[in-house]
Amino acid sequence: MARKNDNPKDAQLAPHRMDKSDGELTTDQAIRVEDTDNTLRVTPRGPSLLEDFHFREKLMRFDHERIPERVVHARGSGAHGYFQPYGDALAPYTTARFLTDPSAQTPTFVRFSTVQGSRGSTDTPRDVRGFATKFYTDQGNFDLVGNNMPVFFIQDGIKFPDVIHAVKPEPHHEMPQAASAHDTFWDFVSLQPETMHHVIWLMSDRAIPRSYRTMQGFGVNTYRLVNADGQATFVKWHWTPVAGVHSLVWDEAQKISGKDPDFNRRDLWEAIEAGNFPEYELGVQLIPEDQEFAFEGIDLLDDTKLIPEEVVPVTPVGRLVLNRNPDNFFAETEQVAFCVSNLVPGIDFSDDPMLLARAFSYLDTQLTRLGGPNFAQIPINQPVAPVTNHQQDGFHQHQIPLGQANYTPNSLGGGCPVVPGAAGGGFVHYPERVEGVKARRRPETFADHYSQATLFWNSMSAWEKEHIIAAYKFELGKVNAMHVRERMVEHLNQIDHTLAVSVAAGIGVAAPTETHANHGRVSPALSQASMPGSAGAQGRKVAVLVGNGVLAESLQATRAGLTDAGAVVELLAPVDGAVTTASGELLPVDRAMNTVSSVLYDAVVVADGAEALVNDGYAVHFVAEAYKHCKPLGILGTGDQVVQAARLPVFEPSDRATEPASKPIAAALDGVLFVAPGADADGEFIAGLVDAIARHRHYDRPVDGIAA
Ligand code: HDE
Repeated sequence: MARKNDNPKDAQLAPHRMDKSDGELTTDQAIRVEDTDNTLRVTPRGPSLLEDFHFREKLMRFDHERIPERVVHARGSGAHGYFQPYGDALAPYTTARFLTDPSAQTPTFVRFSTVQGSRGSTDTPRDVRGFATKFYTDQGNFDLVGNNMPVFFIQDGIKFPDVIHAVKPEPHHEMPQAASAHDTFWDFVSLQPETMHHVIWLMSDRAIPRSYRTMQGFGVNTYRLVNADGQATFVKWHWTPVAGVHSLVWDEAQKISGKDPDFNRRDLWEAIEAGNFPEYELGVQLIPEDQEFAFEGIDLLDDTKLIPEEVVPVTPVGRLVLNRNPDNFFAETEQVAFCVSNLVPGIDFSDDPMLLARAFSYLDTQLTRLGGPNFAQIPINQPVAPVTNHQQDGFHQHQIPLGQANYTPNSLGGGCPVVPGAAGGGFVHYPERVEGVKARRRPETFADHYSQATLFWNSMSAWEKEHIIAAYKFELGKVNAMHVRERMVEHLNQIDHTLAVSVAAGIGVAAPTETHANHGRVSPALSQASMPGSAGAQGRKVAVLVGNGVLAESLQATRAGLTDAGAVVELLAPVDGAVTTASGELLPVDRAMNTVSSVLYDAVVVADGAEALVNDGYAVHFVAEAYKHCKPLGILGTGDQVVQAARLPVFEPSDRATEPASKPIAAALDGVLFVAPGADADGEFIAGLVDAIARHRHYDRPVDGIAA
């Protein structure tokens, strides 16, 4: 982890840290406490006494520990870090120094989140993920409050309460938690076709990221960059993770919800503690103002549309590194307040109606959530740039403003604080010329709701399409109202006929007979399959299954090779403690297998000599499940007996030896690597395993028939 206080934000937080390591227990008034285990009472068995101020304070403080959770994005995890631009490529476009001065390392705080569930809900539902970044720049705070999908459900902020009410647990019985698979969500979206593009993203693997370290982020809304001459350029923001873009599979995500509901939070925390700092590249799509109408079928103000990267490329401009975990969840991650109207000079709004609705909503909701108007004084929210103004009073005022004059203009305070004006770096709103008639009406250019959903569908690989079909079937299969299922199939038919027919077949709805023409366009950049994998196994988790009788040598070589590649390797055995190797030595293990599960790992290795595991149902299931979830498997020597016990297809040694491998066998063995019994786990094997881990999953495997 990064050293504390090594950037201006950390230093600013320092005086607020309470070090309890060598303190004495006191009340909030600093009165030393005699006894905190017994209330003051009439002894031996009489009533408690009201004068026990320590008891009353302790309980009062406890009674008021909770604040309202966020109305959306309640479940989140945060991390400190920094942002640094690569160079001054954006200097012609913006006066925002943190984007253009390559020597500037700007402190940041990022909060990742799910949307639907409440604060204590699971990390791995099918859901959108928030990716909110606060940049503590020397020109003030800039908040980029994005999601991991580049589009949104709706086109107008006035529909936000509707879509959120519909997706949240239903009001009469407050179910389901952290899930969109229920009637009200699908009732709403099937009546609101503008949601169709975002919903197909939600049905894709993007909605179940493997890790916050392996998901993209998008500003979604169109912003403006403004340069020193006052010229504006439209901008779309993109975050790309250095660790590759990877997802879970749905069966796995559901199981993780039970095995480790903190899966993504833990992953982020442990990666940072281990020095595997999550890193993201910031990229921008720049659109000159005079090109605003150049993109057929895409209105830049409609956030249900994206601009394909093939049309406007993403220019990388800098990197974000998350290198320090928060000291305290509540003080930092819970109390951080992001707001899209936190803009610095050089960045401005467009007329995107969603963005402007957000500019109101975030500030508004924080008044309730953080108990009044002074929440910018909470340490995590304080800018590192100086704050001087006449704002005063209100709940939780922490500052002591000096002087007599609390208004502008004044002479009694020497005219201070002076208004810097434009010449002094004051924020100048972009002087956009606007005219029109007031009306509650959507632009006609917002009317197409299907073309980009079709574009997304067309751009998917075969396995991504399968996952999307399965997701629609799962979600709609949970919807009780048949007419809602039917309505959705009609919408899917507008996106793609094959998609509609495939989904209909799984949910008891008649396949649509009418075929709508598919425009056939693709945007390869939308597919996870076409994205580069991770550079290696850095920060990925590998389970190594061992039992008594294990051959230590090939195991140690594998373990060392994976550790050298940056993987986190854990030895799992039927019981905790140690196993006895074939040569009679004790080999310490990291965990008992029954305290974890294959779904918590990226890859599984079965050790040579681990025959003892053949009769261990947990171990056999572990391997079968990892295979079913298309994970890399490294099978050392007689470890293959465990694999055979799992009754996986084509694991007969004779099949493995088939040269050249037939297509089905090759697919079934994709990402499965063997070391012959008694042989060494050599460099080629390790390199192959690392490569298989970097590729993440091996989705071409036929896994439907596997019971796990
Ligand atoms: Fe938000 N959103 N949102 N949203 N949003 C909030 O603000 C809202 C939208 C996003 O980690 C709330 O402080 C409206 C798009 C993230 O603290 C609230 C509309 C995008 C977070 C709010 C949108 C987002 C929020 C709840 C429609 C992606 C979590 C708590 C106009 C670009 C930030 C809070 C964190 C949080 C309103 C649409 C992302 C209620 C009205 C589009 C990542 O103010």
